[in-house]
Amino acid sequence: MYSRKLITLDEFTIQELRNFPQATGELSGLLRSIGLAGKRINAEVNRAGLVDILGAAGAENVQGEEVQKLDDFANKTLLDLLNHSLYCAAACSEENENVILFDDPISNSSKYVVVMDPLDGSSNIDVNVSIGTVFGVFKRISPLGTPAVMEDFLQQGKLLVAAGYILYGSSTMLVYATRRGVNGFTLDPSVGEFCLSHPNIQCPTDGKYYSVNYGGYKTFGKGVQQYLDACEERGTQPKEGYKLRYTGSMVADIHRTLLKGGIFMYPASADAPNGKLRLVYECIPFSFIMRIAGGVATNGEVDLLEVKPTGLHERTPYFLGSSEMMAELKQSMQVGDSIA
Ligand code: P6P
Repeated sequence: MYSRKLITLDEFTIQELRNFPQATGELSGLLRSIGLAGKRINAEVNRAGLVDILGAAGAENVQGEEVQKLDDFANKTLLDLLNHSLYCAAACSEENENVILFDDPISNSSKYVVVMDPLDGSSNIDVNVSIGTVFGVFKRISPLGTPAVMEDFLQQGKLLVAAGYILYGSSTMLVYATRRGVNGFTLDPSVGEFCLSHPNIQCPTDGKYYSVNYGGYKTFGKGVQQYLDACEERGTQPKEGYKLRYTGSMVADIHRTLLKGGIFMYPASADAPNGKLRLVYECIPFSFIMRIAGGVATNGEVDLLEVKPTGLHERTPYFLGSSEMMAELKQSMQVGDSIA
């Protein structure tokens, strides 16, 4: 077997098929469609500064947030490719209040549905900070041959078949997890292909980076404050080397946490009692990726992958990262909250 230097995403997913003959190839096909969408979105993100695509599209999404034109483009690009793939029955998107049913015979016979945030971090678009696409793939629970239903999207994260993200940063990366592992692919613009660059990603069990919007410190619970105080204290001791890193773009912040170790959080606060981040198409996919990579993700009380959503756009307090740091946070929250 000759040694191969460069493996593209398509070759990798096909190789996975060869290694697992019982696989039907549908998930691989779906991941390739998402990869193609990522390339098209990347091209627009890279052009954003040049083409009159910046600035708010004028509409508002279900979160009441001004929609940037790139959000629209990313959403339409993903929905178009998923709709015309052979493997997806429907999608749930941050940009759409309701589920988007691809109600045609082929789509209705497809066994997967996709949850997605087409372009997260859009407030960073105009200042050229990394942004990203987040997605999760569930096997539908509704009968094949019929349109997908809401329940197909309100499943616990532990039932995900795959999850991933595309990070439009200094380079463009697609990272996805299945139960077989987490693998990262970097876009090679010279050939227009995602190439395997980070095989079998494992989240370090410990880390030095803590990632939170400190602006909310005064409104966080006492346990969270106690943990952050400890991080800050370690930051003053060179040998501990704790550092605060926060970009305001969860895809970038969690990507760093996954690769370098650390902890990322968006806690509940006085003005956001359920936190800000969305459970179904942001926190559940990232929690699956983190778990497969050996990390931990919670809502501050339970394993996030055990949480059953009750609505497409519900929010949740969110904590994830290196297992040892998450254990320390848990300890602080148990002690700190009892102080409350
Ligand atoms: P804040 C981006 O809008 C986002 O949804 C996440 O990507 C990011 O982690 C968070 O919101 C930033 O929120 O309140 O710190 O600006």
